[in-house]
Amino acid sequence: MNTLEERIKEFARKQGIECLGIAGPDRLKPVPESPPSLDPGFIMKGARSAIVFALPMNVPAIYDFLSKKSATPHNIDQKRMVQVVFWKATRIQEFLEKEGFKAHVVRTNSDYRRSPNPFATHPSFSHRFGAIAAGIAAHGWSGNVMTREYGAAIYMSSVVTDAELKSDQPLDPRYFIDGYCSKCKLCVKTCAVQMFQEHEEEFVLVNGDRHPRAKRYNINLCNTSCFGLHGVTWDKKSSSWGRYWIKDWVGKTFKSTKKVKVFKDMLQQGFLTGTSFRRYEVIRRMASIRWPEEYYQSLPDTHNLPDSEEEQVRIQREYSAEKLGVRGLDDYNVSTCAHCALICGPTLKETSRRYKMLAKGGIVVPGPDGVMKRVETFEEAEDLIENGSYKLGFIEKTLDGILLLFQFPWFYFGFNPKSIWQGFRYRRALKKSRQEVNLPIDILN
Ligand code: B12
Ligand code: SF4
Ligand code: SF4
Repeated sequence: MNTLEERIKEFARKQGIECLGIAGPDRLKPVPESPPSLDPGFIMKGARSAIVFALPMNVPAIYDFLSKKSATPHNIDQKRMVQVVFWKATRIQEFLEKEGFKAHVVRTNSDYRRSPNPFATHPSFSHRFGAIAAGIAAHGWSGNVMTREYGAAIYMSSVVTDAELKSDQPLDPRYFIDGYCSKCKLCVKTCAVQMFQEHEEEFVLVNGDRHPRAKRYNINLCNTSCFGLHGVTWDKKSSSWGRYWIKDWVGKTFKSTKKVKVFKDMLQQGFLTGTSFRRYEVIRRMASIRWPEEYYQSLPDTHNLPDSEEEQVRIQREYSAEKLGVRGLDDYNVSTCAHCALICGPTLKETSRRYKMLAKGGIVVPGPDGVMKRVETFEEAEDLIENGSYKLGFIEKTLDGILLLFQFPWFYFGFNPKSIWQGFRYRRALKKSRQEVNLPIDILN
């Protein structure tokens, strides 16, 4: 008779999952040896183990995205796949329940713990830390986790259970950092806002081990850029698919920028766009709610996408409006960056190929009709941004701004004494561990 671990893996393989690992109680050590978001008990009382898996992002869609051909195939892929992993995890949950255990799926994304700072974005359970614990991944330089099979361009999901499972062998914490990243560092060049450093390293504690990654300047730089609020790169040579620019950030690096200023600029720009509330609602609803399976099945997979861009745009608009219930946006390509993850393939050759596509891709900005337009030079882009005739209506803009005021506090504000206490203990342990190796402790998200 196969063991339960083998049966889970066999079941997952039949679901098309090749990259899956198991973390038992010995690999889910509590705070302060691990961050609070590796506590499976936050998802389900009595949970002892976690099953974590990754599926690949569609590679041709990544090529279109990076080369600035189109952002739509990757955005459709993302809307579809965040539900696919949700449902595959649900099937694993049901499998465990049939075996007589309790189990619970972790939402794919945007499921944050309530916190006095509603922008803290501490996940209920971190798929990244889970993937490290379950042995399928280790940190890449960018802070994304990498898998041997697909690099960092992955969608992840996890299931927690009260079964006491036997852990899979973990990867060495420096597996990718020493084996790949030390010869690469291309992700650093892809980040419009230089969220993380090229040379300096920091680490986090997972199961008492030091897991290295690039030292971050400030995670809110990514929150701003990844959410499309600032698209042009600091060297003015390329851009993400973000529709907006923060004037004061253009042509600057952020090495010495004060955290308060970044935070203020991020919030201010969020209000000024007039679309932020609705764009975040698309992001929140597409990945934190498990919709009926027919919903994602109504989206074509990337092999069956219609050739016409207009048709692709229509499919995405209808999905967002009719299924997710967010209407009135001109652009449903809410995933505007992710460059650091998208370029990171399973081999250095593939990563370098993707990086070249991005480097040659140029700059995109909204054209006079609101549709993103590729231009050759920074000057052309600046002209379109400054003098673009495409403007939102006053009422639409104001209403979006008012709703935005309540959005994060409504979903994420609150006091969770256990999380606060765990966070305090973990930070103290991390500070001590960083001091032991003379690392500064200023960047503790
Ligand atoms: C929050 C979040 C974000 C935030 C913040 C990211 C971050 N902090 O690293 C933003 C919006 C910026 C973001 C960006 C991206 N994300 Co994101 N994101 C998440 C989310 C919800 C949690 C990330 C996480 O694990 N944070 C915790 C850790 C890793 O952050 P940390 O800074 O190291 O945390 C420290 C402290 O906060 C403290 N701590 C940790 N937990 C807690 C809890 C409490 C209560 C306290 C007090 C402290 C504390 O300890 C940590 C170590 O010191 C996950 C989904 C999920 N539920 O796992 C997706 C996820 C990690 N994102 C993903 C992706 C793809 C991206 C992007 C590429 C953009 C995109 N289009 O999706 C970029 C990559 C940016 C980068 N270089 O890291 C993928 C993973 C990809 C990968 N290969 O790793 C995930 C897993 C989504 C998924 N289901 O597939 N993301
Ligand atoms: S892009 Fe290169 S440096 Fe960055 S995480 Fe991937 S392999 Fe490492
Ligand atoms: S997702 Fe984009 S903005 Fe965020 S760290 Fe990666 S490259 Fe930078």
